[in-house]
Amino acid sequence: MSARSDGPGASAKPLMEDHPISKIAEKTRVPAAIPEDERTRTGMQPEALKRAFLDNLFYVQARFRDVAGLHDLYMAAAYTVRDRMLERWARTAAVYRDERVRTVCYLSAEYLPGPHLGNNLINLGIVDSARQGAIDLGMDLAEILEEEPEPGLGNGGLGRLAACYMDSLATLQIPAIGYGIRYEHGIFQQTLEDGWQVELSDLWLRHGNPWEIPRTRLCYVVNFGGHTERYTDDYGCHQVRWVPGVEVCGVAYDTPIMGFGVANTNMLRLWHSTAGQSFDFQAFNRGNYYGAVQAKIEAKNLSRVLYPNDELDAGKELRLKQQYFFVSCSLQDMIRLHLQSATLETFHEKFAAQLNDTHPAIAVAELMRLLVDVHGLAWEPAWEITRQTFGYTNHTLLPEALETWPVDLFGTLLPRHLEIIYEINQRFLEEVRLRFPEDPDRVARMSLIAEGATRRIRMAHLATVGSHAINGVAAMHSELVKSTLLKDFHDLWPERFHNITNGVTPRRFLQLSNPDICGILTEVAGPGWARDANNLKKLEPHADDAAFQERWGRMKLAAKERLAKRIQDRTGILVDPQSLFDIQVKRIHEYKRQHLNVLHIVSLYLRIKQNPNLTLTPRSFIFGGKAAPSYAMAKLIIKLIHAVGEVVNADPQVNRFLRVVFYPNFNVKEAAYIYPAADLSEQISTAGKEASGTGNMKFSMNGALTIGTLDGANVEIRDAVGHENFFLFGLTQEQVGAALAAGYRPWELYCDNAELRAIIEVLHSGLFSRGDKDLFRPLTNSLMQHDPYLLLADYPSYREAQAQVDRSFQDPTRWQRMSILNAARMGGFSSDRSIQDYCDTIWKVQPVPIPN
Ligand code: F58
Repeated sequence: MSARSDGPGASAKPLMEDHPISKIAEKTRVPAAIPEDERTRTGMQPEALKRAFLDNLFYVQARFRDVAGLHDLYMAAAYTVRDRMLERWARTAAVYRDERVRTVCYLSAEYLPGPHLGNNLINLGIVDSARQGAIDLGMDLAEILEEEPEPGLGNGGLGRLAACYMDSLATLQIPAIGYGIRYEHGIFQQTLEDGWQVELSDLWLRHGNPWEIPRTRLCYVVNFGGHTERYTDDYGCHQVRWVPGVEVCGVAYDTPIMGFGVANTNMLRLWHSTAGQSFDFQAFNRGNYYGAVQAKIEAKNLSRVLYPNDELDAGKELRLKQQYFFVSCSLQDMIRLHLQSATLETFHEKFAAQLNDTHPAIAVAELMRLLVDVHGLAWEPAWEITRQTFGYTNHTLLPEALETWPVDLFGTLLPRHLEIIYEINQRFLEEVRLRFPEDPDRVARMSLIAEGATRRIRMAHLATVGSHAINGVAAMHSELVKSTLLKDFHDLWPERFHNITNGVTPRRFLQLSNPDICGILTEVAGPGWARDANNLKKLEPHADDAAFQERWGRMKLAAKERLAKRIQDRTGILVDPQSLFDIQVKRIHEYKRQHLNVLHIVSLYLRIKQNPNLTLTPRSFIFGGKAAPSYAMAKLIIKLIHAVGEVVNADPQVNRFLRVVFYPNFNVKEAAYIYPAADLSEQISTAGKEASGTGNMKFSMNGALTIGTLDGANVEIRDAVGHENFFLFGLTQEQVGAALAAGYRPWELYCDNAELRAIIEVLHSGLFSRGDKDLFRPLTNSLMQHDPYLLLADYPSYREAQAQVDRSFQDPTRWQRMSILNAARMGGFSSDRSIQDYCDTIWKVQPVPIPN
């Protein structure tokens, strides 16, 4: 391991015992907060901000005000804010180090933080000063904010959840490090050509990233390949040595993450891969210049690109390498930090490490390797430390998304880890046999290795066996984890299973995205709502107040106008802000059933065409989301949305009532325009398939009503907002299971339902596909013949629920009331609540306040 410590909190310092927080300033090398009037570089008043901004513009960007472009202004603003964060970060690191606090390490292959500038201004509490400063300098803060590129280091919900949790950890003053990968290319940029998705590579680092601090001397060696050897050490003990074939280096890039309204500033530490030095020497010595260069390129490729599959397990070697790479760097870093003040026997007391799905599950074997092979601990204590360190969060039950790796591939890349996994498995299965003698099937089911033509390692089993706590992400999902995917493990260790329902940060998804709602909330609920979202309840008594409803309606209309403008700019399509904004934004996937939504749109189209006198509630159907590049059916769904939109939007008879929009390149940045503007949130996955969903929470918090199934967190949202304020439809998860078990026959449903027949017929007619009758056949055939996600079974009740939506929207008083009650009752879905649950039930960590 080669590591130079040069980050805050990284340097060794003599230990001190028992000092109250109030004395922290005396004992840390970093001074406590510098008094405001003495700060030349970090003052918070508009004058200081302006001065710092102009300084940064000149001394960092080398620009005078009058020749600076928007990007220069953004960079100067970012450095100005970052300076203020660094001061808090240094103080935080010093306190955490001196207090030797228990630290949460969130291990996640993905983070989707969204643009940082606006969020950091909010968390620092300087939005108004910054806005005023910008005005004084003749600039527009909104334009500067818009300039920031999206750090798209994730696919969807899982990565965004990790970012919400980083925000809440800092806000709750919990010492935490987020570990992950600094992908050079994040999730692709989605463009559309003739309604087809075309992927462009994401160049988010092209113009530099002012938020990250490269720690070029904080780097770790990570090995691959080679073989293992047995030897006897100086004490006569049998040991194993890994003789690797290839080495790469992981360099730390740190991004400070501030809490809201507190000085606590944690860090996101992302690893960038480079070639190890020894490479070059070895190759050069053999006179192999090109070999050395090639090795360098291969090493750099490790952190080059994010895999863009949101559910499908790609099974690619490079992905396994990425996983091991970031996990190994992170664990080596944690061990280095721990050894500054303690010995490894207490590692699990110092760190609570959370596995964000199975992508970092190799950490279980890597920590064992580091403890046993590198640091000389015996197997049993090492195993106890490992299990006490890790918790595992499961995010999916979809069989195709459950990670398994072929044993052969695994053994070639990580031969020592394969041996360790075999050893873990042998000891574990012994325990199973003891507990359940005479049940060999159970032993086979629980094994870490799936037997078959290709033997595979089951990463979910490895994560479960290696963790002291396992959790699902919504109540229903956690029950299904216990009763299906990990049932055998639940039988063995029921006490290890928990539910932690997901949450979302009200700072980004209310305060930053919806300034008008914030004005109302602060007036009615007081300024504390952004920190304690349960205060949103104070809206409730106003739900029936006509004047308040009107104000609420104006707020919603303003958000819809903002979105309408953006839609026009980006797609050329005009939507009427008075129409019902019916929105479905999320990754495109058959189980999420965007095509069920389309079937409904086509049914409305047909009704209008058949009955020209019909009047309907005007609606704008807005879709957004990316399809995995290799997922043909998802791409066809995007094409279908465009195709239907093209006809609907151009037909004067129909477009009086309906518009259909596909909003390109949906991401965290665009989300700020979308969630606040929704009247209706589409959460229509097949029951049992969506682990939780988090978009459902963001919509409802912003006063959208939900049309949804009993799936994921929808169940809890409906209970929280009131059943009468939620449009429920569809089979339950049990009914879905029963229908499939009974031999589900979608063809019969199709034949029996005249409306469904008419919809499919018009899709086959070529009307929406410029005469191409076969274009949508893969989709329609799948629906009629297999319909694995039961769209046809749920269609009648979906249509009925949509009719109820129409009727309710006709009654603005009723609608506003429901909308207000949704926002008022969503406090429990703040990520602060989720993180508090993790702290109490899984991590057992306490807040460590940093004096302001
Ligand atoms: C999502 N998973 C779940 N996976 O689908 C969603 O229900 C849940 O709310 C969310 O996690 C947070 O718990 C998800 O986003 C991925 O994106 C993985 C990326 C890497 C490949 C496998 C899927």
